[in-house]
Amino acid sequence: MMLYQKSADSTEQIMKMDMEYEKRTTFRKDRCSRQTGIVLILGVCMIVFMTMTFVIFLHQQRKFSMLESWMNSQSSNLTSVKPDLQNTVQQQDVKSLMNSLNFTVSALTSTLNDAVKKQEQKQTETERSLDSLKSSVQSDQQNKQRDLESLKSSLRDLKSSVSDLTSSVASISSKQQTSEERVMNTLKELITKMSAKTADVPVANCKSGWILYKSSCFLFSSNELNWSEARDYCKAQEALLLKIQEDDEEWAFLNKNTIPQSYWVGLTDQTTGQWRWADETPYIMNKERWNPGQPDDWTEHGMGEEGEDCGQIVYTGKLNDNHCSVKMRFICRVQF
Ligand SMILES: *[C@@H]1O[C@H](CO)[C@@H](O)[C@H](O)[C@H]1NC(C)=O
Ligand SMILES: *[C@@H]1O[C@H](CO)[C@@H](O)[C@H](O)[C@H]1NC(C)=O
Ligand SMILES: *[C@@H]1O[C@H](CO)[C@@H](O)[C@H](O)[C@H]1NC(C)=O
Ligand SMILES: [Ca+2]
Ligand SMILES: [Ca+2]
Repeated sequence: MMLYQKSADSTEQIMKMDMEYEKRTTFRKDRCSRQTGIVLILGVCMIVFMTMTFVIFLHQQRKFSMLESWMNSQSSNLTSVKPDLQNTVQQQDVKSLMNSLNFTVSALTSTLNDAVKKQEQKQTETERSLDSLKSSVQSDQQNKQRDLESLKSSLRDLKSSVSDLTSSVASISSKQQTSEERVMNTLKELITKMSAKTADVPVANCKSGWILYKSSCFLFSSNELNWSEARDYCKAQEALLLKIQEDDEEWAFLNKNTIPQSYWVGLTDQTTGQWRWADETPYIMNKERWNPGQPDDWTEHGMGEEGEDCGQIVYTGKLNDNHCSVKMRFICRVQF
């Protein structure tokens, strides 16, 4: 019974041992097969890695040699076409700069299209007016008087065009400064053109009965007044009793219109004894313009105690002092 029990125990033990052994062997087998798998995977990885490295290496080498040859050809090209290349580069720089400029300008222009169009219309209008002005200026002397009228209206048109332009410019916001500057420059050009073209053209007509000479209107009166009346009459006409420049041409013009009549001019030495013009500016004596022996402040005229204090142009075309109360024709002048 004991033996049996023992043998039974040992059998149990043997079975246990068997199981344990089996367990261990399966465990070892497991470990063994896992290790083999890892080694295999590692090996495959290595092979793949090496192959890839090799391929990459080959690829890189080919690329490198291609790059080298390309660089060689490029550098040879570079040295051979260097000036051309520089030129091209500069041109390209300029082109790209221009393009960017163009882009900015066109962007601005498109926002301003309407305003700019309007301004350009007015500009062409103004230019047309300028052209007509020019042709007017060039036309005959005979037509001058008539042309002056059209010139005046052209000028008025120009002025209104310019003021319209100015207000248009003012209405442009600060965002559109580029265009504004352009318009302002155009305006300035126009204004300088205008003033250049109109500088030598008298812009005003003389009143009827008055004579235009250079930049003055002259009235050779047909009625007769004493000197102070004549002076006041001219003043009332917004003119001045004649003040004469030391100018031979002007004297020739005056004599053409006075001889053989006598006319008061704006000269007097009354109250001060010094000869001066009707506008109180001093007169510089030039005896060549006076009749011989004049001014003589003659007192034998029987018109009072005082001598002769007022200047006249006499029938000889020269100056004389006469008594201021004498009534005679006179000359007024407006200068502009
Ligand atoms: C070198 O320049 C020539 C002409 O100047 C051109 O045809 C050729 O393509 C260039 N070579 C390279 C590699 O750019
Ligand atoms: C400027 O740009 C416009 C379009 O934005 C294009 O039509 C035009 O040809 C360009 N001009 C120049 C000189 O590049
Ligand atoms: C000029 O005439 C006015 C009006 O007849 C007279 O009052 C004045 O005294 C005269 N002047 C001279 C200087 O005679
Ligand atoms: Ca005198
Ligand atoms: Ca005299």
